[in-house]
Amino acid sequence: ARARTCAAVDLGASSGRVMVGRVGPDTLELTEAHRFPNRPVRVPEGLRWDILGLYAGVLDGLRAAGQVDSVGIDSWAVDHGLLDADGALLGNPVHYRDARTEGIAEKVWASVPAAELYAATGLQYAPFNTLYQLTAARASAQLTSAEHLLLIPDLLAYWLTGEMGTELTNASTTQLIDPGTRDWSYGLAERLGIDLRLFPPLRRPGDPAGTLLPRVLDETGMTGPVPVTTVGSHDTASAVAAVPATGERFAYICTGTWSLAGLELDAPVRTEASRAANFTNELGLDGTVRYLRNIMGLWLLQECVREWGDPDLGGLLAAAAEVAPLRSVVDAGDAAFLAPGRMPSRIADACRASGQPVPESRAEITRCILDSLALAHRRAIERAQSLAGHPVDVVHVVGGGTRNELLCRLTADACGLPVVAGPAEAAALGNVLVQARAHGLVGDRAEMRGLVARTQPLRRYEPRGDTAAWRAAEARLGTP
Ligand code: LFR
Repeated sequence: ARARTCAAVDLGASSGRVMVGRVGPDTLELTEAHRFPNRPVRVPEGLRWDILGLYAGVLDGLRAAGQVDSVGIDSWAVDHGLLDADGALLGNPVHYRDARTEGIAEKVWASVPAAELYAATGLQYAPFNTLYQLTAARASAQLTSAEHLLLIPDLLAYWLTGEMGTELTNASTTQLIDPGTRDWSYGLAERLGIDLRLFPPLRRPGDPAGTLLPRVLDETGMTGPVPVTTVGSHDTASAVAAVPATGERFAYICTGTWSLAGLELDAPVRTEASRAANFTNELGLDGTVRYLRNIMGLWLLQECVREWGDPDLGGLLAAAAEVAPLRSVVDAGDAAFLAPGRMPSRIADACRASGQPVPESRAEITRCILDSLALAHRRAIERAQSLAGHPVDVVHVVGGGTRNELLCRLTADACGLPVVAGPAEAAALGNVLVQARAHGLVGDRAEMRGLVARTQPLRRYEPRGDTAAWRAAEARLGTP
């Protein structure tokens, strides 16, 4: 088969990009066509995504990409647009960090206890799960007049093709899917008064998702037909698809605004112990389960850097590397860090509250964050192995955090396992590979991963020292 080009639209919480992948039996080359900021906007009613700005970025990116053989779209999860009966968007999609879900989970649990929710959906508790967002919006004018609900990548695909669908890996983050049947959890939705008819029919990675509309072809300078191909439209599903693992004894950490740390499994783990440890069972490619924990990730640092007026990151990390290790740590899994703003003082407060030295300089705060992330990585990977009975020999770190050497090194040390770091653009690569597979250019998942391993630069970090200091730091936090 000849090499083909696939455009991957990949939207993260702080930036979006359109990447062009050239794929053949022994080729996997990724180039950036266009990158644009994703700046959430605060309006009087709350925090919103600038979805039209993002769509404009997608169109610019497709134009810059030139003629391609296929297009795929992935983004962050849980968020969505509501459309009226004419298919018009009813408002700016609400940001998952918006405060509207405060106190909502408790209301939901009053009618469906948390343990039952977990048994039905296998999903972690996070205040922003679509289930809670829809409950928060129940009486809103928008939701009452909505005819369709489209998750963010599905909304963009609709604008590009005129066709509606609900992609399964992303749908699994709504908390309305049963990861065992890989279908909607009808009984649960009914008990909670959520109308599943809002969601267009499910489609799976590899399914066709229409072709670019004539107007879109015009605007992007392409000649049709150009198919849009369903990928793992949840960015984390796409990133896990591109983890360059050989064999099955691996853990992964998808790093970026979030750190998503866990395992790829064949079946969900829905035990009470798993619920108590707040592990989630999201769906991946080919019926796999992404068994993982959400960790605040580099969001903690991004928010500090924003508050500090954007100092040079390289200098900050170099200074942090010189600070004494593990002086104070915070629980990087704590939802208390979810909202934006005042991050340096919130971190200082958390250190004070747990009786640890309060980090003062920027270097100390940065070190505290990176130590805390590495510690959270360690805890998640250790717990995942024991809860799932699935031991690992290696940790694959993918995503933007692979550019942060200190974070990779500390993660290897904390886990006591070798870390293989790369690729940085894992989500875009996974997106491209699923399109390529749908068009017959690569084989199964193992082959996709082999191709990544052979073609992408990876860096290995061996663990240093023993993990005693990390275990001691872990004891200071005292949480599961
Ligand atoms: C990462 C991610 C996570 C999801 C969070 C919110 O970009 O998709 O997997 O929990 O964003 O959607």
